[in-house]
Parts: sequence; C-alpha cells; structure tokens
Amino acid sequence: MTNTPNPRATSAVTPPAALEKSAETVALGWLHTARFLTTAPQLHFLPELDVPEIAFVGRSNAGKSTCINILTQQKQLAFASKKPGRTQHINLFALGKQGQTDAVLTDLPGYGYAAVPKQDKIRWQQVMANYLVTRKNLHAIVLMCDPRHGMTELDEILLDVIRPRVQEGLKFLIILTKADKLTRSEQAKILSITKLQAGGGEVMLFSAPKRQGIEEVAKLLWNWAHPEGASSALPADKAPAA
Ligand SMILES: Nc1nc2c(ncn2[C@@H]2O[C@H](COP(=O)(O)OP(=O)(O)OP(=O)(O)O)[C@@H](O)[C@H]2O)c(=O)[nH]1
Ligand SMILES: [Mg+2]
Repeated sequence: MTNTPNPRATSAVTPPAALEKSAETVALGWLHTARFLTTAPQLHFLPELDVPEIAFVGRSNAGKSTCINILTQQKQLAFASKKPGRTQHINLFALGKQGQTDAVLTDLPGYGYAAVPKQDKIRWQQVMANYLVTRKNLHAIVLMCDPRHGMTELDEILLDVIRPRVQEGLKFLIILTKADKLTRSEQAKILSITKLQAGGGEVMLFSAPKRQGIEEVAKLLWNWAHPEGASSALPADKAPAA
C-alpha cells in the first residue's frame, strides 16, 4: 500500500500566514464599526462608561485624528487638518459589532501648539492630566509622536503622569507616525531609540499615506480591547495572534 497523504488531515491545519491574515481582518473589521459617540469640551461632561477606552494623545499636528481615520477606514470620522489645533474637544468613538459597544476610542486635542495662548495651554494640560489620571475605564494610551522631533519634553511629562497607571496595568503604545518622511535606516534608528525610552510600552512605526503599520496597530488594539482572549470570543481560525 502506498503512503499517500490524507487530504483531510492536511486541510485541518491552518497555515500561520492564513491565521495572521484572519487576525488582521478581524481587527480591521472591528475598527471599521467605529461611530461617533459624543464630544465634550471638558472631562466632567464625558459619560461614565464601563467598556475599555483607548485614548490617542500627543503633540498637536502629530497625526492622531488621521491615524483614527485610517484605522477605522473612515475618511472623516475624526477631524484631521494641516492647521494645528484642529481637534479642540474630547471626541469619543464607539466600537463593536451589531451596534454593541465593546470599546471606545478617544481623540484628544494635541498639546504644544505654540500659537495657543498660555492660559489655554495650561488649562488644556490640566484637563488632559486629569483625564489620564482619573478616567476609570481608561484601558490604553496611544502616544503619537513625530519621529522627526522625537520625544519632546511635553511627551516625557505625559509619560511621567501615566507611569503609576502603567505600573497598575494600563497598556501603552508609542506610534512613530509620518514614517514616510524618514529613510528606512532613519526609521530603524528612531525605532530602537524610542524603544529604550518607552519604559515598558510598545513602539511601532506608522505612515498614513504609505499605509505602513496599520495592521500591526489594529491587531494590538483589538487584543487590548478583548483581554479575555481571542479563543473564547472567536472561532479558533479567526483568532488574532497574541
Ligand atoms: N506625511 C504624513 N502626513 C501625515 C501623516 N499623518 C498625518 N499627517 C498630516 O499631518 C497633519 C496633522 O494631522 P492630524 O491628524 O490633524 O493631527 P492631530 O494630531 O490630530 O492634530 P491636533 O488635532 O491639532 O492635535 C495633516 O496635514 C495630516 O495630513 C503621515 O503618516 N504622514
Ligand atoms: Mg486631531
């Protein structure tokens, strides 16, 4: 008798590339469900929520709103603009299939925009510090950073503010955005420098026009929002890789 392979046995094993593909598809499909939830000029106007909240923070013009639009595959969900200071309110976007909210993305106004009057800057820094320290359901922070400027003093202050919460389990990702403005070797260099500065957080390169880093960031956000694990929420062949 010849030793022919059993076709059923081989088809039962999903190749790693296919698993990876379905993890991306699941994460991006989930992010595409994003819809506007609410906007608030100050912290105390935000509704209390009990689903994980993932906040996008960073200097003005770093690309926070653009990143949210790219991840959610929606052109104008968040306001993006060439003019710094475009986002002036705290904007919440709900995520989840069949209208069931299982997480929230927050687009925050940027800091460090020189043209903003000093009093407004101080007020905003207080609102943000307050948000980062007291927002109960805050589960993760995405710090957008333009790698041409590196981590600025204000970014460092923000890291200091969130450090105690990171030690308590708050997730934390630094996105080095506008990677298209750098050469490959510049990208590699800033990536390794920022990893040293990240203090336990993840660091990823991202470019909106080159669509670089989208799947990687999408999978991480999905995994953060579904800590119970892919296996219980999804069929095994759809589960994103950890
Ligand atoms: N080249 C390049 N430009 C980008 C990228 N991401 C964003 N931009 C541009 O950067 C500018 C600012 O983008 P926004 O998304 O509005 O920045 P923001 O961080 O939300 O700014 P504020 O709301 O002012 O805090 C816009 O002109 C975007 O088109 C990127 O990956 N590459
Ligand atoms: Mg913005």
